[in-house]
Amino acid sequence: MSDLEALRGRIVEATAAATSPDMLEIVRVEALGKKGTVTGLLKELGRIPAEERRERGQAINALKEEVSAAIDARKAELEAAALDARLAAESVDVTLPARPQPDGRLHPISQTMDEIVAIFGEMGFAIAEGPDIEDDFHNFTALNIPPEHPARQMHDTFYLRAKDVGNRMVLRTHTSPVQIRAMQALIKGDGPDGLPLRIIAPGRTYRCDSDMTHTPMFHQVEGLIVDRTTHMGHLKGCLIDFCRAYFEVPDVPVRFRPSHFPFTEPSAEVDIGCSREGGELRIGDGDDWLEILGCGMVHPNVLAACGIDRDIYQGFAFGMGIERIAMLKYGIPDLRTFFDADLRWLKHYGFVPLEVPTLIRGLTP
Ligand code: 2NM
Repeated sequence: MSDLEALRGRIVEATAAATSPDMLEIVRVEALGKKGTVTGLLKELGRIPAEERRERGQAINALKEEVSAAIDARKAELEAAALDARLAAESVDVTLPARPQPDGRLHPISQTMDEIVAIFGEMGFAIAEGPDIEDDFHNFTALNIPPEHPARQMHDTFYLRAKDVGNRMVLRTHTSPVQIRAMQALIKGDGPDGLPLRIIAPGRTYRCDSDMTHTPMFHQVEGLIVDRTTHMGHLKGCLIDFCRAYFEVPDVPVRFRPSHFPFTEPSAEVDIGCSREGGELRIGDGDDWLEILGCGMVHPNVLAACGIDRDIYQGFAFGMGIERIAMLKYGIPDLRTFFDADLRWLKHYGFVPLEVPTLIRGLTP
């Protein structure tokens, strides 16, 4: 029987030496296949004297069982190792940023709008939107802009062609018509919720104007609060907080300068303190001032035009140009470059999309 022992030793050794399922299959076929060594021994049994056959047969069958079990065990071992290796190689760390690193950038207009939305969102304002093409009532009349006001002139406003000249539509010249619609909805009771009405309206606006500092399309954010007791102190606190948050200078000086708009009374323009030394603009110190937005208490005529009782409700509103405050914060010297679609400019002034502005993490990276 020592021949069986020797064969067993060789097969067990070959089984252990197999380092892949393919190698192991070769070992199995050589031992247990049709022409395998163990199979061959069983075939030879017939030629063995009858008195030895029973004992020899049992020994070969025992060998066959043992070898078969050893090969199966090794097979399970190799498959487990292969799976472990695959899992290690294919594992994904879902906390890593997207790869390849995104090459695109957010336009400074988008970034600035996101920052403004983050600030006013934190204060409780909701975002409102409306159509770019407006009627005369929502863009002018409801805003207390009289029929002969210069803003209505052909050379300031883009009018759309119409059969009935009295009903011509316009490209909105500010986002105020969005606030008019929100006030109308408040009265009809189909607005988002009741009082206080507290919205900002970011979006595109259009004026028939094109030179170094004006483009026919530009962006605005306007804001509006309406309640029974809203007053000038609310307006001042809100806009001072905005200036500090937006420019990320906690003690930036803020000045309210009397002004005039048809849709607010009283009206003011808001300046922030700055210095200019050697052509370099520094926001937050010095004795110079920069105008950054307009504001005021909503004119009672505007409330009334929206169907709001002007003796019970008051509101404040403000408006600012996005391009202008983006240029001031990010040191972009030329307005016209915003609209050149120049990828080198965007690479330089643009923002990484996944670095979302929040008040908790800081507005800017
Ligand atoms: C500004 C300045 C002052 C303003 C007024 C309104 C409305 F619709 F509520 F009357 N919306 N926006 C407003 C007020 C806009 O932009 C320089």
